[in-house]
Amino acid sequence: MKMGFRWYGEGNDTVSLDDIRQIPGVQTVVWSLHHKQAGEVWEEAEIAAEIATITGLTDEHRSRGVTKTLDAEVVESVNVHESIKLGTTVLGMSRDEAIANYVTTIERLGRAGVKVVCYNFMPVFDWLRTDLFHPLPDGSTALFYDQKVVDGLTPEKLIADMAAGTGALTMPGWEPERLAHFAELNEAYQGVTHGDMYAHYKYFLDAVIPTCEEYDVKLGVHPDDPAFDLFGWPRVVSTKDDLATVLSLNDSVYNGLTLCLGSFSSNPEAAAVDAVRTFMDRIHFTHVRNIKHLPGGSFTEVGHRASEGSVDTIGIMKAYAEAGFTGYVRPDHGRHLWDENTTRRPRPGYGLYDRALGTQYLLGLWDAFRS
Ligand code: CS2
Ligand code: MN
Repeated sequence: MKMGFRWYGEGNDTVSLDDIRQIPGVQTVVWSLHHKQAGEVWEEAEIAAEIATITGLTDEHRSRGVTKTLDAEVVESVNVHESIKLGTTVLGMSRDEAIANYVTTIERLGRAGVKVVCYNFMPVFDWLRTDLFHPLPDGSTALFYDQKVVDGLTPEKLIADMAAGTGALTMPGWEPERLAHFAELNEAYQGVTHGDMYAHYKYFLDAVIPTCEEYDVKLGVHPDDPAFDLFGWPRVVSTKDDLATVLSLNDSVYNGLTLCLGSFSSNPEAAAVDAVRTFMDRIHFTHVRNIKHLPGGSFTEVGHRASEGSVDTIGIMKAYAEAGFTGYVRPDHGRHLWDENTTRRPRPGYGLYDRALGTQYLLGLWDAFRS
């Protein structure tokens, strides 16, 4: 197992590479070119520059006696254009053009030494929460999902709220200037079934996987977050059956999972340890974190320790340790601690302290179960 830590890039993250280097046991920086839109090709020079930044040591480092280096073997994410999910032309791009660009990006990442690429297949937007600074009893804050808030919403109401700069939802990537796209996509998803989505998904995998095999880049899909349908749009990577279906769409081991146990467990029916054991051979990357279920389908994020919430993080690490898991792991969303909301002002869920604590809990379990 290799421990990773997500980093948003120089000038785009309040956590530094030096901070990450000092967390015991962290080897891999999980990175992306965050300015790239879905469907865009990643340029070779930009990839090389980012990897050099992550893996390099400067003279200043050497003058301080720093020798520990980090690797850049995992990318999260290369986002999938909506045309691919919809199987048609949308937002001015055809799915074949979007797939060709995806293939080129994979080739280039493979040549640059990247081993795993994470992505998701969620319609319209990535993870969704109703509160980014929900107070916990210990005085920290965490990301929060209130089902009652979501139940009262329609896509139309959402669009109106976003236009007015109000509303209780946070959807990464959906800044007001992209509102027009939101309406177009909502329209495009009308009548699209789960079965349609799987057919489009298979078309994508069959086109991309041969390149993944050739360049030795493993794909890992991140589960839907939360792991159920929202606003009537079809989500197809939510349940254990969904994961099995996705893996069966293309049998190559390069078609694999980024098993995020926090997202997967947002559905109270989900059995996290069972999923880890079932899909072990196809898990290339995993996010291990905890959430606490609340009545009515709501949940709050909590610290990584098993006793803090509803996810059996001990059983999960035991399963990985017993199998001798050789993939990558990272902690996931952390609480905001120790005044960092006013001092460091991290990206929601991506502060330094709680994620660093998370790594040590996960590594402690790993070490104990491996010995
Ligand atoms: C996230 C997602 O749970 C998570 O890891 O914060 O944004 C995730 O990075 C994407 O869904 C992966 O494509
Ligand atoms: Mn995750």
